[in-house]
Amino acid sequence: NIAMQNDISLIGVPTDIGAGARGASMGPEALRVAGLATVLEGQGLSVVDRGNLNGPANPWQPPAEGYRHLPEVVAWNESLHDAVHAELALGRLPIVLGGDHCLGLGSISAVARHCRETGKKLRVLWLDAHADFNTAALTPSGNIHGMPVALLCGMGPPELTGIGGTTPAIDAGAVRQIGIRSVDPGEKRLVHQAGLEVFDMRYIDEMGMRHTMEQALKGVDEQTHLHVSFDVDFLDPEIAPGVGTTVLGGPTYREAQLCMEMIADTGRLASLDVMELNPALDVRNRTAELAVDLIESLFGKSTLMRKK
Ligand code: Z70
Ligand code: MN
Ligand code: MN
Ligand code: MN
Repeated sequence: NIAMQNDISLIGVPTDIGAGARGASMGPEALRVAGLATVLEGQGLSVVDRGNLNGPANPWQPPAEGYRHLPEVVAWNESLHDAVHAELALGRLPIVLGGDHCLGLGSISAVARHCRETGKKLRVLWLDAHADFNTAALTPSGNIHGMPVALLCGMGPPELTGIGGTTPAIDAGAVRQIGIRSVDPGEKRLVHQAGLEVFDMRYIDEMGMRHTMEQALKGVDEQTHLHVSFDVDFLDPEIAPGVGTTVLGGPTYREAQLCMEMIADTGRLASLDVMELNPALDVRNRTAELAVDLIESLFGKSTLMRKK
């Protein structure tokens, strides 16, 4: 991983403003308690913890015109956009400690803007049980954590789709979704219509994680900025109970490790989100510790020295 940036910045974003359950706001601290910084330092990386961003409290309101907490979601994502963009401009690798997955909007819009400014080619790996491709018209819940991919692709209200100054922030063709197993009926049609490249659980079952990752990483080269948006509910709930929305039948521990190791092998990882960890629903911080263990592999930990 000669190419990978060695200087890491942790950005805590303590909110559950876009979620359907309270508690993801405690995610950043749980990841710190599980030893994230120490583990990364053990991989030879230099880590600075920027602490937590500030933003509005969660008023726990019903949807208004299809969205729950729209102004609060805008505030948190504008603040995160600026924080992530600033780290990238310094040549550092930002790790966003969520927080719920509505924050993928602020994080990835900043990464996309950095790519436009530096002529890099963006590839987003979206590791999730859910496609997060709903709109106000399609959403069954109004929860904006079910919408960030559609928002990034320009579908949604201008106060969200315009964060970062360019709409759409990204092209749907930059995204590869992995681990998907829960998509709402209207959302399913939109995923198809947009031509999103989705490696769902059936694909992983039939083809295996190795082939899946080879396909998802195809075309990644020295010009690529690789962003990983890791929703912890990607993992099977048997091993990762500490999330707001568990969905049966996710990747096993071994499959998840291989997924992370194959991303590490590209040497192109340049930014990361760790989202939807919910300590209120966890068992003795086990899910946070698992997330940290997997992040260690994502940053290059392997059992033995490996041939190139
Ligand atoms: C559903 C919705 C979702 C995460 C749940 C659920 C979306 N599709 N995303 N948990 N991370 O309400 O839009
Ligand atoms: Mn850069
Ligand atoms: Mn998600
Ligand atoms: Mn999810």
